[in-house]
Amino acid sequence: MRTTVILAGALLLAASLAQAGQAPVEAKNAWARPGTRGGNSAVYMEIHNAQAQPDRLVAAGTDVAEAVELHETRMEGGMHRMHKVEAIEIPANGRVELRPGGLHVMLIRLNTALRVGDRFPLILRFERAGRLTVEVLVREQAAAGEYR
Ligand SMILES: [Cu+2]
Repeated sequence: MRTTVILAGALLLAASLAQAGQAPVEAKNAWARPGTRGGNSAVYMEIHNAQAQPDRLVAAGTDVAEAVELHETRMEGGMHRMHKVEAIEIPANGRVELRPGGLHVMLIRLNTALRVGDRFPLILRFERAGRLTVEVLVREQAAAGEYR
């Protein structure tokens, strides 16, 4: 009897973990601009945070580029300028969109050409959620309206 109760409890716990199975942080629709070897590219995606606390994307890495930085594009005197940012904050139970003209992961000095249809892994490191590997699809910039 006692064993049954313990077993049932363990199953319930397993079930609730599987249901909560939602990862603390998820990245969706990751894509990158095509680029030539030695050139630059940028990665865009939606980052969802299912945690009750805010999290921060603090670093990113990939073999396809010599250096990877977190950037933000801002308008300054009518010009788009990119700045390095230390981290990208994702609100508790919220999301952040990395998109052209805004936040992005900058790929500097590509080790290989990125062609439309290529896919490559990008590792994201979050302060709370830890490491997350996402698959990035190389494609042309979204059609007008696809990204607000
Ligand atoms: Cu940039």
